[in-house]
Amino acid sequence: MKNTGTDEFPILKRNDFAPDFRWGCSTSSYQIEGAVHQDGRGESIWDRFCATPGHIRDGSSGAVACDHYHRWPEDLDIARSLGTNAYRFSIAWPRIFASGRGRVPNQKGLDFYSRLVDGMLERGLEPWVTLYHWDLPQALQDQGGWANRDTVDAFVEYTDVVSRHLGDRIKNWITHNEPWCTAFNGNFEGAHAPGLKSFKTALQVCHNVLVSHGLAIPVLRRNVPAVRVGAALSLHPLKPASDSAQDVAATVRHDGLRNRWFLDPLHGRGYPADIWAILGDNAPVVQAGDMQTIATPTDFLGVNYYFPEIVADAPGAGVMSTRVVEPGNVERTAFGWEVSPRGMITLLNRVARDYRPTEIYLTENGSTYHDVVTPDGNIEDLERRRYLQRHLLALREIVALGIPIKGYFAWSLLDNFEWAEGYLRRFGLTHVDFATQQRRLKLSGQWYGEFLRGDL
Ligand code: IFM
Repeated sequence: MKNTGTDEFPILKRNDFAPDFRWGCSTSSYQIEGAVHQDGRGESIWDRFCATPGHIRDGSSGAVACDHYHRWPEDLDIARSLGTNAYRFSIAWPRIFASGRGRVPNQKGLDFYSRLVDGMLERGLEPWVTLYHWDLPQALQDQGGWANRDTVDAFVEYTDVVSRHLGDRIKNWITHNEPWCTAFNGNFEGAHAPGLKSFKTALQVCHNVLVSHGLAIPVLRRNVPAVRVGAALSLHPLKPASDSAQDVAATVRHDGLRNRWFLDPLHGRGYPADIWAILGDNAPVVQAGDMQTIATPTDFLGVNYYFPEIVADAPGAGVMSTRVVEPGNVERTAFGWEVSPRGMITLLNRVARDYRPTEIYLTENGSTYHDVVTPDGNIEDLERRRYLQRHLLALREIVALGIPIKGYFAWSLLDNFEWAEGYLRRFGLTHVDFATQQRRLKLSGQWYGEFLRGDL
């Protein structure tokens, strides 16, 4: 679609952004790699979680996923063909240490990522690596997982090994992807691996994950010349369900756990006192020095933005007494998530104003719709293309506001294993036929490519 400019879509060009702006796609190991038994990879909490009937909506797992472990050259070719200059991926910890830690790492696992990173560099894609995108070695979970402080030490050892092997070629390191999801989806809601349902455990997991982030930073600085480190947080702009004092106060509380619980300690402010006071004996055990560790300076903040949340007061609904309510008559994706490019502007404005990070990267943003393959083999995902266009227009506004946004990574390069939803939710700019593993660029992917190559 040529962009001649309309009221809804004024002309948008890559040149509207700085020449060194990072444009990429994001992926994660368990969601795309498959090959879960190959080359010495150990079991992860997701392998175990998927094996229990009822955990994954379509009964599937990431055992094969996009078979990216074998098809990565084709996938990186797609990323290059789009004109991206960066690529975000994650490392499967159980490929490096099958049982989480040990004296000798798995060379075949390291070799895989070494080939992958070389493949990126050969194609002009700057590697952006995430060390932890949820696939914890099951052996560590058997000893308590992230709730056990020993897992923090194991993460630091794993970081040391990976960064010593890949640090000569990777400059940009993300310690954790969405610690909120690690903690609360996995340990409180039970919807993600390891499937626990304890608020107290989730808060301890959260704390230990943040400590491990802080302890990994000096290791990365030691091992990687000119390293740049950050974490990728899932953040939401919030609105109260009504003007009532109760809903407004509930929104402040929800913000306290959803957003400030991460942003505050990472920026040296400790945990928010208003939330700590509510937690009572659910509060995590914090050791001397932990808060300084968590606040170890970073080089950028990664923000994963999908949708705003509307919050109501809900006395009796758990410790926080809050409830996220369905938005009314708004445009939504197939997941039911509100489509709100304006929310992205509100969110980044708030983060920049309140925390002043030197650089922000949108490390994920994307949408899922019910894609249909036409008889001639095309995927005309007009809604996803529109979603992408509108969010990139919002991105240009964010730049114009003087917010230090330096890059955008679309979620995701490929349709993939969407966690508890299995293969029922497609987020890719590229369609994957999971029966044949055929890849086909969707209309949205074609548009991203035209925008990035300057063909619009
Ligand atoms: O697929 C996930 C990803 O792993 C983490 N962020 C949100 C995406 C869409 O749900």
